[in-house]
Amino acid sequence: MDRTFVMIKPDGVRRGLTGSILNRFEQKGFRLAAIKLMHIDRSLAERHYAELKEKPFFGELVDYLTSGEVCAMILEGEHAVANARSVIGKTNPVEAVPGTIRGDFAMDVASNVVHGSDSPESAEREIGLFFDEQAALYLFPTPQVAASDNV
Ligand code: IDP
Repeated sequence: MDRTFVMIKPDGVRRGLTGSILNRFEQKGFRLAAIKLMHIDRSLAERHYAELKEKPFFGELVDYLTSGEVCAMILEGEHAVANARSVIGKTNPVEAVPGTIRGDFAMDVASNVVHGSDSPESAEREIGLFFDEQAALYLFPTPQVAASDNV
Protein backbone atom coordinates (compact mmCIF):
# COMPACT_ATOMS: atom_id res chain seq x y z
CA MET A 1 0.00 0.00 0.00
CA ASP A 2 1.35 3.45 -0.92
CA ARG A 3 1.60 6.14 1.69
CA THR A 4 2.16 9.85 1.85
CA PHE A 5 2.88 12.58 4.37
CA VAL A 6 0.32 15.33 4.90
CA MET A 7 0.57 18.25 7.29
CA ILE A 8 -2.15 20.73 8.22
CA LYS A 9 -0.22 23.97 8.54
CA PRO A 10 -0.60 26.38 11.50
CA ASP A 11 -3.32 28.48 9.86
CA GLY A 12 -5.41 25.36 9.23
CA VAL A 13 -5.09 24.17 12.85
CA ARG A 14 -5.64 27.71 14.23
CA ARG A 15 -8.80 28.17 12.16
CA GLY A 16 -10.27 24.89 13.43
CA LEU A 17 -10.11 23.20 10.02
CA THR A 18 -8.34 20.01 11.14
CA GLY A 19 -11.47 17.85 11.14
CA SER A 20 -12.79 19.25 7.85
CA ILE A 21 -9.45 18.73 6.11
CA LEU A 22 -8.95 15.20 7.46
CA ASN A 23 -12.51 14.41 6.37
CA ARG A 24 -11.64 15.28 2.75
CA PHE A 25 -8.88 12.65 2.74
CA GLU A 26 -11.01 10.00 4.44
CA GLN A 27 -13.89 10.63 2.05
CA LYS A 28 -11.49 10.21 -0.85
CA GLY A 29 -10.59 6.74 0.45
CA PHE A 30 -7.37 7.24 2.41
CA ARG A 31 -6.65 5.31 5.61
CA LEU A 32 -5.26 7.39 8.44
CA ALA A 33 -2.15 5.49 9.60
CA ALA A 34 -0.70 8.02 12.08
CA ILE A 35 -1.52 11.52 13.29
CA LYS A 36 -0.04 13.97 15.77
CA LEU A 37 -0.34 17.59 16.78
CA MET A 38 3.04 19.21 17.27
CA HIS A 39 4.83 22.54 17.40
CA ILE A 40 7.81 22.33 15.06
CA ASP A 41 11.04 24.24 15.56
CA ARG A 42 12.92 26.23 12.91
CA SER A 43 15.44 23.45 12.36
CA LEU A 44 12.74 20.92 11.43
CA ALA A 45 10.90 23.46 9.25
CA GLU A 46 14.15 24.25 7.41
CA ARG A 47 14.95 20.56 6.87
CA HIS A 48 11.41 19.84 5.69
CA TYR A 49 11.61 22.61 3.06
CA ALA A 50 15.37 22.30 2.38
CA GLU A 51 14.86 22.27 -1.39
CA LEU A 52 13.31 25.77 -1.19
CA LYS A 53 16.08 27.40 0.85
CA GLU A 54 17.20 29.67 -2.02
CA LYS A 55 13.68 31.03 -2.58
CA PRO A 56 13.06 34.66 -1.56
CA PHE A 57 10.11 33.59 0.60
CA PHE A 58 12.02 30.90 2.55
CA GLY A 59 12.30 32.95 5.78
CA GLU A 60 8.62 33.85 5.63
CA LEU A 61 7.78 30.17 5.04
CA VAL A 62 9.76 29.04 8.11
CA ASP A 63 8.13 31.82 10.22
CA TYR A 64 4.72 30.61 9.04
CA LEU A 65 5.34 26.91 9.76
CA THR A 66 6.65 27.62 13.26
CA SER A 67 3.89 30.13 14.15
CA GLY A 68 1.66 27.53 15.83
CA GLU A 69 0.84 23.85 16.04
CA VAL A 70 0.71 21.71 12.93
CA CYS A 71 -1.12 18.40 12.49
CA ALA A 72 1.21 15.83 10.90
CA MET A 73 -0.18 12.61 9.43
CA ILE A 74 0.62 9.53 7.43
CA LEU A 75 -2.08 8.56 4.94
CA GLU A 76 -2.25 5.23 3.15
CA GLY A 77 -3.98 4.40 -0.13
CA GLU A 78 -3.51 3.61 -3.81
CA HIS A 79 -1.35 6.22 -5.61
CA ALA A 80 -1.21 8.00 -2.25
CA VAL A 81 1.06 10.89 -3.27
CA ALA A 82 -0.82 11.77 -6.47
CA ASN A 83 -4.26 11.30 -4.94
CA ALA A 84 -3.40 13.50 -1.96
CA ARG A 85 -2.03 16.24 -4.24
CA SER A 86 -5.28 16.22 -6.22
CA VAL A 87 -7.36 16.49 -3.03
CA ILE A 88 -5.12 19.38 -1.88
CA GLY A 89 -5.18 21.40 -5.12
CA LYS A 90 -2.71 23.83 -6.67
CA THR A 91 -0.06 25.56 -4.56
CA ASN A 92 -1.59 29.01 -5.07
CA PRO A 93 -5.18 29.08 -3.75
CA VAL A 94 -6.01 31.64 -6.45
CA GLU A 95 -5.52 28.84 -8.99
CA ALA A 96 -6.83 25.95 -6.86
CA VAL A 97 -10.26 24.93 -8.08
CA PRO A 98 -13.29 24.76 -5.78
CA GLY A 99 -13.66 21.25 -4.38
CA THR A 100 -9.96 21.04 -3.50
CA ILE A 101 -8.81 21.87 0.03
CA ARG A 102 -6.86 24.95 -1.02
CA GLY A 103 -9.66 25.95 -3.42
CA ASP A 104 -12.22 25.82 -0.61
CA PHE A 105 -10.27 26.88 2.49
CA ALA A 106 -7.46 29.24 1.44
CA MET A 107 -6.97 32.65 -0.19
CA ASP A 108 -3.21 33.25 -0.35
CA VAL A 109 -0.11 31.22 -1.31
CA ALA A 110 1.66 32.28 1.90
CA SER A 111 -1.05 30.58 4.02
CA ASN A 112 -2.37 27.66 2.02
CA VAL A 113 -3.44 25.47 4.99
CA VAL A 114 -1.99 22.11 4.02
CA HIS A 115 1.12 20.32 2.76
CA GLY A 116 1.32 17.05 0.82
CA SER A 117 4.49 15.28 -0.32
CA ASP A 118 5.31 15.72 -4.00
CA SER A 119 6.84 12.26 -4.68
CA PRO A 120 7.06 8.85 -2.99
CA GLU A 121 10.72 9.63 -2.14
CA SER A 122 9.75 12.93 -0.51
CA ALA A 123 6.98 11.14 1.40
CA GLU A 124 9.44 8.67 2.94
CA ARG A 125 11.93 11.43 3.74
CA GLU A 126 9.24 13.60 5.39
CA ILE A 127 7.69 10.68 7.33
CA GLY A 128 11.19 10.02 8.66
CA LEU A 129 11.54 13.66 9.77
CA PHE A 130 8.20 13.83 11.58
CA PHE A 131 7.47 10.31 12.86
CA ASP A 132 9.13 7.65 14.90
CA GLU A 133 7.99 4.55 12.97
CA GLN A 134 7.69 2.34 16.05
CA ALA A 135 5.66 4.93 17.95
CA ALA A 136 3.36 5.36 14.97
CA LEU A 137 2.77 1.60 14.76
CA TYR A 138 2.15 1.35 18.50
CA LEU A 139 -0.44 4.12 18.52
CA PHE A 140 -2.18 3.18 15.28
CA PRO A 141 -1.71 -0.56 14.69
CA THR A 142 -2.60 -1.86 11.27
CA PRO A 143 -5.00 -4.82 11.28
CA GLN A 144 -2.05 -7.13 10.49
CA VAL A 145 -0.01 -5.86 13.45
CA ALA A 146 -3.02 -6.09 15.77
CA ALA A 147 -3.72 -9.68 14.64
CA SER A 148 -0.14 -10.86 15.29
CA ASP A 149 -0.19 -9.16 18.73
CA ASN A 150 -3.17 -11.30 19.71
CA VAL A 151 -1.62 -14.67 18.83
P1 IDP B 1 3.46 22.73 -2.68
O1 IDP B 1 3.20 23.02 -1.22
O2 IDP B 1 2.17 22.82 -3.47
O3 IDP B 1 4.20 21.45 -2.90
P2 IDP B 1 5.92 24.26 -3.21
O4 IDP B 1 6.26 24.97 -4.48
O5 IDP B 1 6.73 23.06 -2.83
O6 IDP B 1 4.35 23.91 -3.28
O7 IDP B 1 6.01 25.34 -2.05
C1 IDP B 1 6.00 24.95 -0.71
C2 IDP B 1 5.25 25.96 0.11
O8 IDP B 1 5.94 27.21 0.07
C3 IDP B 1 3.84 26.30 -0.40
O9 IDP B 1 2.88 25.33 -0.03
C4 IDP B 1 3.61 27.63 0.29
O10 IDP B 1 3.28 27.45 1.67
C5 IDP B 1 5.00 28.26 0.23
N1 IDP B 1 5.13 29.18 -0.91
C6 IDP B 1 5.25 28.85 -2.22
N2 IDP B 1 5.34 29.96 -2.98
C7 IDP B 1 5.28 31.02 -2.12
C8 IDP B 1 5.34 32.43 -2.30
O11 IDP B 1 5.46 32.96 -3.41
N3 IDP B 1 5.24 33.20 -1.16
C9 IDP B 1 5.12 32.66 0.09
N4 IDP B 1 5.06 31.31 0.29
C10 IDP B 1 5.15 30.51 -0.80
